[in-house]
Amino acid sequence: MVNKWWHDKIVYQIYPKSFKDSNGDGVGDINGIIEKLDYLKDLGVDILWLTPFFTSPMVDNGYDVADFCDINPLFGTMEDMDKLLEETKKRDMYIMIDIVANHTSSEHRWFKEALKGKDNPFRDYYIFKDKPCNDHQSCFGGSAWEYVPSLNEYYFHEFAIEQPDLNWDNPKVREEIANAINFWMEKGVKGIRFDVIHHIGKEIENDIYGYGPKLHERVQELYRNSYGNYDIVTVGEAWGNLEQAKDFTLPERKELDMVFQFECTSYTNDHSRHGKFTPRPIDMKFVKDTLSKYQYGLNDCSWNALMVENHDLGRCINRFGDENFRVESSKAIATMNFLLKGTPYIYQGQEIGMMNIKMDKLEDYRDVEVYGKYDDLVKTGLLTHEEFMDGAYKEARDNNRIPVQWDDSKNAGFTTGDTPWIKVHPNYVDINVEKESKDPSSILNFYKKLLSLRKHSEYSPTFVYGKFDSYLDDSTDVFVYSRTDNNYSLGVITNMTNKNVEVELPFKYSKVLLSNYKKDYFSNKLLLEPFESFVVEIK
Ligand code: TEU
Repeated sequence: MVNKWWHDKIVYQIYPKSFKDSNGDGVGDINGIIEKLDYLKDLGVDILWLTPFFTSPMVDNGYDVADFCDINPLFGTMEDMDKLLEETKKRDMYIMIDIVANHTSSEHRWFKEALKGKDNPFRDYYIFKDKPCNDHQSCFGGSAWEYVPSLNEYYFHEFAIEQPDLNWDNPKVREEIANAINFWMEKGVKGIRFDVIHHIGKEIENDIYGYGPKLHERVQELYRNSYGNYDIVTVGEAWGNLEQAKDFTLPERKELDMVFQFECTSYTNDHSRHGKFTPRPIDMKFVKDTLSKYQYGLNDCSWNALMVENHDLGRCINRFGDENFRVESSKAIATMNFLLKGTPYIYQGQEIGMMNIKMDKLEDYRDVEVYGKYDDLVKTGLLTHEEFMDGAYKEARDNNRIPVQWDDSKNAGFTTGDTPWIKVHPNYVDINVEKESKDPSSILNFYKKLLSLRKHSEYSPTFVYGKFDSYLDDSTDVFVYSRTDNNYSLGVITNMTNKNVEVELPFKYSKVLLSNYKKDYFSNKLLLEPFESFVVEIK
């Protein structure tokens, strides 16, 4: 594989609404991001993935785009965005944008035109039918078909009612999206995350939503007509399996550089009950096997995206770790994931070990999905209110959308205003950036060490390009792997459980490079503490 400029880079995901508010209106904004660039540089991240900041009525917090080439006034102006691009460049950092190609907002000019009449040219930008083709359910609850009385027709929406799906059969739509991408490429954006990209080949008449027959030719066309002409990095949000990941990312296909792998994070979705709002406990053996499967499957032919948290998932401590071992498990999860081969993605607040929030009442939630699913599950009697609230505590997307905890001042230093748009976690007094930056043993300082080991040490090339091998594959408790090149062989050992585990390592080592406990590691039979994780140079 050809080496790329981004292979050794770390991505940090920013959800602008919750990151930092610079003007006291209770909503994060672009100037808030600029304020924190030095913090991010010091943390050791390079590429900032911003979730959509385009004009939007914010029904789905920006994933309902009303103008792909303008800035939501809630977040600032185009001048602010230009300044952010300039300030990141000064610091050798890069911006990755989030392109929502599957749908727009119902407030987009195209959709408003489409509603004007059956012969309006924009009608064919969307998917209108005389009657619903099927009883497909929207991802956020309820039917995926919405009736428009003035047209006496229905339109299709995979997500909220206010997010009509674009008609990718229409060449005009494909051209418009390519043009929007080119607009941002010319501004110097260096990366794109593609939202639900596996949906753009859908064939509704045949009940095919993800991975339709025309999917890949469409991505290839987009590549040729837009981002393929620029030296950028791309990642797809594509819910699928290893083979489907290959179809997107083999370099000769000229589609995407990598896709997120959701098999681990969605393990807790219990489909034998009601999906994510009735979660089941995680199985860490499954997680380890899946991570290894993607390492062996993609490492020689393409590239992995290493992600345990994003704006749609709960916190990784709650999913893979243990609140009672917050510090240990958070460090262990990071070590185990971010030293694999691929690009690490850190979600805002993950680096200080932020946790899921227990909301007192339904009304504390802001997410459209929570309300759609409440109607589907509680109002129909499938779940009690309490059962639903318990599921939401574990899985609601708002867990990761509460404000970043900057310090112990009012509202965690997120806003100087009285009322943030969503609740602040009450634990902010103890868990915040300021406090952790002063504590040498904090999660934050561990992240810095981990990223610096990966990026700025003699071992960096081995961590970036070294071969992956796993050991003790039958163990349900420990994940042991090595990364090897001509210069070094490095071992990563992690106890994935909250109990003591004895392990006999299959290799000897000469140096310990990083660990989340302080102890003597020079014995081959080790008794690992809960969530103990360490990195060694193998002899
Ligand atoms: O998410 C798509 C998606 O299918 C899920 O991540 C979804 O949020 C989850 O399964 C609901 O249970 C993307 C974005 O990441 C998400 O924030 C948007 O809401 C969604 O697309 C629509 O644009």
